[in-house]
Amino acid sequence: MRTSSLLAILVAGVSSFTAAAPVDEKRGYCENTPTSRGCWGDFKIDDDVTHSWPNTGVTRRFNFDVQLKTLAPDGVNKLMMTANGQYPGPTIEANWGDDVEVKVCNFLPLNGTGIHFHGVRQLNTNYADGTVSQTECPIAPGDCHTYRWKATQHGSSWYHSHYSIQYGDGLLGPIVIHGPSTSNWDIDLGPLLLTDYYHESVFDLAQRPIVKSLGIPPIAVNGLINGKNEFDNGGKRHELKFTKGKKHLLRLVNTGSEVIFRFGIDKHKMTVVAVDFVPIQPWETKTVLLAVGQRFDVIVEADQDIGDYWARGVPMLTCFAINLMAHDIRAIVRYNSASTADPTLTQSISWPMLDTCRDESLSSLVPYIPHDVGPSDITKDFDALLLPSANDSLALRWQVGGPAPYKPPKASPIAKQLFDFSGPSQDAADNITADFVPIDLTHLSGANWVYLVIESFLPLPHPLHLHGHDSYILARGAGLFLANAIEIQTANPPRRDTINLPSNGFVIVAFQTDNPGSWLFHCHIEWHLHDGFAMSIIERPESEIKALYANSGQESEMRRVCANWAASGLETRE
Ligand SMILES: *[C@@H]1O[C@H](CO)[C@@H](O)[C@H](O)[C@H]1NC(C)=O
Ligand SMILES: *[C@@H]1O[C@H](CO)[C@@H](O)[C@H](O)[C@H]1NC(C)=O
Ligand SMILES: *[C@@H]1O[C@H](CO)[C@@H](O)[C@H](O)[C@H]1NC(C)=O
Ligand SMILES: [Cu+2]
Repeated sequence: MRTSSLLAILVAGVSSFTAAAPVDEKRGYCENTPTSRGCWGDFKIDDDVTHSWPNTGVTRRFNFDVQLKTLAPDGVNKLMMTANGQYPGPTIEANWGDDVEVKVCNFLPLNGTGIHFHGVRQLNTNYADGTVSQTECPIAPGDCHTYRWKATQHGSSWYHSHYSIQYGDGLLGPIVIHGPSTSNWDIDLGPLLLTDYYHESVFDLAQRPIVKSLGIPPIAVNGLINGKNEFDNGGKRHELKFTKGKKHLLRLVNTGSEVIFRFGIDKHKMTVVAVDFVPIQPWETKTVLLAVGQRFDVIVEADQDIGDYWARGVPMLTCFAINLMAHDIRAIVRYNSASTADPTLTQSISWPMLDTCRDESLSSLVPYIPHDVGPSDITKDFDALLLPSANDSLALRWQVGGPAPYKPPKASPIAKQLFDFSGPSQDAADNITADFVPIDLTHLSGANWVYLVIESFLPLPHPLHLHGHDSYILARGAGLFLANAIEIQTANPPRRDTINLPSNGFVIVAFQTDNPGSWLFHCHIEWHLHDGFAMSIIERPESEIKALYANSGQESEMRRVCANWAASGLETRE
């Protein structure tokens, strides 16, 4: 790995962003400027983040106190679960190649917690993935735990609680990793988080008979853009400041619980430069479609008349995610920040907001740095079924490729079970105690290719999120998966960390076993995850996984967090 000079960064709030710029010009580095956004000091956009990143030697430290706080994002009071009393939570901002350290203290009275850094690869740091019942026990009330990881990728994402359905009550925030781009821009406007929103606690909603028994998500009463919207004459919309003639970078993130959004700004086209954490060949479009967990970095040129324009997040209703504020989830783009007027354009003369549940077309998402996918070393085929569960035949639960929904034991996460197993080490993955069956890849000791085929026979899309990896989209389609009739694309297919399984259809994704650990692969509709739509992947021989935890002091830390959780007396299953 190469090293580079330290990159300077100005840490600012979400609304006023200053891009990081290399400071040391005398060594002839290529400086990241509005006309050279492909440059990054010693590095550049052509450097493949899979294999190379700067070693800045800088550690960015954050403290999150997880606490209840009454806030009113849309004018209606709600008791939320927050990081530091803020919603959205503070931005984790770093430069490509920095180390990130996040200390999380749990001040909630009745819930455990755990923070996951969505899309962050966590190369050789599985223990920092923050996934309750995979990589850690819940952090008990009164306890703290520190996550440490390296920003080997650059781009935009979010962090969120991975404890039960907790992030639906607010425990989430943006991640920005500054780095080079495949297209030039002038002003970084920072993250733009889109979400569906409930006025009641998601924990209360989960107890509603229709949600509890039928696995049907509750109806969202509103949607928010950067934690704001109007509701019943209350609340205030988020505002974005455009400078005429300049190109603005927007970091779009769907932080929702269920909804798929189509996002667009009236009269303004955008150029997409990154999909999740993967830089792509610049793609010009009027709108983009984001399922939960997905991100787009887009560049919007202020090339229209000076005025006020709507930025719209329109929920796609054909996917059965009902939202009562359908066409009213909006922010305002102002060329003149002194203006207070509402934009005048109506829905009918904005860009068409075609209602669909499919991901963007694969031909639009061409990775800037091509990777080809090798032949499969192992292929697994799963049906996603909503069925009465064995233990509770009155309730429908998601069961994916196994005899039971994913209902993990919180007090003995998979990583801990590998340590606790008393037989021969290489048998540990076979002896995991859980109702579901983990995908055991511990016999693959190199960087092998794994293909996963997931099919669904219900008219619902599922944003499938693989932890620890980008996954490659080899094929997808409607209807039955007929192995012989499907052509797969192995030459530079789109890759990203969250892929939408089409409703009534199938998707084939591939990943390489290059990151030891116990990783979750799950639907990011949090209601579906809560009802069991997840798989646990155990990657690389047990000895490698255990060595990562043991050598970093994280085995004893895991045991400490687990002991405090056990002592808390809170429930171990839901
Ligand atoms: C989390 O806390 C809420 C109350 O704030 C409670 O209703 C819920 O049962 C708790 N759930 C879990 C899984 O700890
Ligand atoms: C389901 O039932 C089995 C067998 O009775 C039991 O071992 C298991 O703990 C139950 N799982 C849950 C989630 O209650
Ligand atoms: C581990 O699993 C194997 C295969 O399922 C089984 O034969 C063996 O008895 C188990 N060992 C222990 C110690 O539980
Ligand atoms: Cu789902």
